[in-house]
Amino acid sequence: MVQTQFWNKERELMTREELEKIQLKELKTLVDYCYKNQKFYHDRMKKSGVSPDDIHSLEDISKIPPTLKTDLRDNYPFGLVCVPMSEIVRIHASSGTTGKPTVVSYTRHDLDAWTEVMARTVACAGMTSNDVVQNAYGYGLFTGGLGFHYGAEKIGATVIPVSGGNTQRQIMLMQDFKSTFLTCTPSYSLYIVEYAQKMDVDVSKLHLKVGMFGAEPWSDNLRKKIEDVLNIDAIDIYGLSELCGPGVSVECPEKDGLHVWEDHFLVEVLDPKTHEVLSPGEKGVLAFTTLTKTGQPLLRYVTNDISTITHEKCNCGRYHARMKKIMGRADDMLIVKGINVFPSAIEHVLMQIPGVSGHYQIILDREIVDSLKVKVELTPETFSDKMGELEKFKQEIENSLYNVLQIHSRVELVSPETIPRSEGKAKRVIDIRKEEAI
Ligand code: DLL
Repeated sequence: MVQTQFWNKERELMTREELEKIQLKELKTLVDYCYKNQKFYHDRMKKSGVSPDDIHSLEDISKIPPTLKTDLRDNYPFGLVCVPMSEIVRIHASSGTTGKPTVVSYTRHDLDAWTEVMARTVACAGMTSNDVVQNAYGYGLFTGGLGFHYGAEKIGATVIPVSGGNTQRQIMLMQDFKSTFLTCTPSYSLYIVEYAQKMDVDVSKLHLKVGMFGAEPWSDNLRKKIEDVLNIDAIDIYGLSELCGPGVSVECPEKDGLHVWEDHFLVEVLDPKTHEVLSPGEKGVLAFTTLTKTGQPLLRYVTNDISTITHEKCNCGRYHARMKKIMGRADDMLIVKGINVFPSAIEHVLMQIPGVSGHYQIILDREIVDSLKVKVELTPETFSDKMGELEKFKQEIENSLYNVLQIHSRVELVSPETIPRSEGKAKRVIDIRKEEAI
């Protein structure tokens, strides 16, 4: 197992008491800053009868109304910026499935803070200045490429800014430059493996030690698959453009929850419907307050990502709150025959069935009010071995899905390499009703 590293020991090893003291100081400053510099927050707080003077404890944050993604859309593109545009030095955006992107504006101070949390993030996963980082997250408006780039450079690692795509060249560079870290989406890592196998490259013999995978949900069973085939530690990293990009939280090699850098991001778990604050251990949507941002800070931003948090100390020595692997998004949840089903639960089942490849799709069409349709791609070996028994295998998968989800699904087995591969975020759910992928 790779060893965790510390970039900022003083901050990363703080006790909860020390952390919370810093959080309260930053929170008071931030609320006052937003109230004075941003009409949106000023008007919202006034309307709810709350002022910066009402923040005496961390719990008092619940007096402030949550901020939603629709607030960002309604104020597109720069309506939530708190500084003159001359102080904005970078803009990123995440593409929504419909309409305009979500835009985030950064001051120099914000970029420095992002680099700091990303330096901690890569070190937490075990990266040192001796590592060679194959950064296959997309460079551009997407935050993955540049986020990893600056964090890894900061700690002195050697960065290969290869970006996503051109998979054949990725594999050549990985061999020639002896890359030790691979950073990309989990689905792209599977595609790289598949491509390498076609090139007759033994991927377990590459120099890779660690993969830092995120930007999309992935199950622990998919983690096992990736770790086994690449012979690496696969570490989960979480973030979203609205907060900075990657660098909000990350696993250490214990792989027992993702450490939230709480001196920069105050995390709450809220009831998905009422937005009431839930207790540690309770499942709900994550909301974050960007304690140190100046360009476009967010108060209680509701992410819709579902998880739980714990404040218990981790074996790695850190006290920073840990969030469980994301279980899905509140707005991705499917309701089939009145039962809630998360795509991640389907992945969890599929990834433990030998012979099923890492690629699948959940199809939503008119009929699926009553049943779920899942396209499952087989590995080349299973496809040829089981030709005669495909009907039986299909039923086995349907039964496994039923045992976990308690609803019937219709499984369609498809031949290897028929489900589209992704160089970034995979499109697992295809909604034919809206004729778009979500
Ligand atoms: O995906 C930032 C990022 C880049 C994170 C590289 C990790 C690595 P957005 O494009 O704004 O930003 O998408 C954010 O992606 O709200 C989650 O729903 C999802 N997501 C991100 N990381 C994870 C993860 C980047 N580790 C949205 N597990 C978030 C599950 C994730 N979902």
